Amino acid sequence: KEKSEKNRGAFILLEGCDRSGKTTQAQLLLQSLKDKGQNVEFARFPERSSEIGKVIDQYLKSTTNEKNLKSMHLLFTANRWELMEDIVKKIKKGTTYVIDRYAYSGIVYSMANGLDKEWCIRMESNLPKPDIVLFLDLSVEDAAKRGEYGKERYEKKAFQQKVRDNYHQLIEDNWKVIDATQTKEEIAKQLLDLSLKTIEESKNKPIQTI
Ligand code: FDM
Repeated sequence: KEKSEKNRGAFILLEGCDRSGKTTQAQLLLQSLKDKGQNVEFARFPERSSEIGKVIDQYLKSTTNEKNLKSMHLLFTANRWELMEDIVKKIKKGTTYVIDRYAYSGIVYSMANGLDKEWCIRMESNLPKPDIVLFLDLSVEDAAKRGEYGKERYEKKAFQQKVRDNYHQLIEDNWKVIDATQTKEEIAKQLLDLSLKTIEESKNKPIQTI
């Protein structure tokens, strides 16, 4: 077991509010890491294609009041477990993963729905922990300037404000707060530098858990 964890890949996570540029940056990062010769793959949560993912997709697209917020939270968590087993196997064999949203999205969005912070955190416990969290931070005013929010459940200004405040409560040592008002190129460079450093530093360390 020890041997297979030598020279493992890194688990690089991007988090941020809607319209923070996360998805664009994840794609840029993936390409630049490939250009540097890194063995890298991409995943995102929620992964809407699985059976659980389809339920999540319907939930996000509907705007009717949801009473079973805790069970919804657990579906998002289950969606992580169903993919992470394979992802961790690949990381241990040397593949780096760039992941768009994860447990922290789960926590901050459910908290914004009124669920208890400690409960939300507990439900994510034992999932693999990212080696670095690249948090693209931007005020809700600046995010709204980027054009209309989409039509999904959570894409509203007041809700996004709560989400941003909640993210700020979760920042830990392995988080980097990136000023998302910078140019696309400036952000991309920072993310690439931090990722390459993380890949180097994680190589011979065990994967932690949340
Ligand atoms: N979301 C995402 C949650 O509420 N819980 C979760 O665990 C995760 C991973 O789903 F509004 C929310 C966050 C966002 C939506 O949108 C997913 P994108 O555009 O596919 O990231």
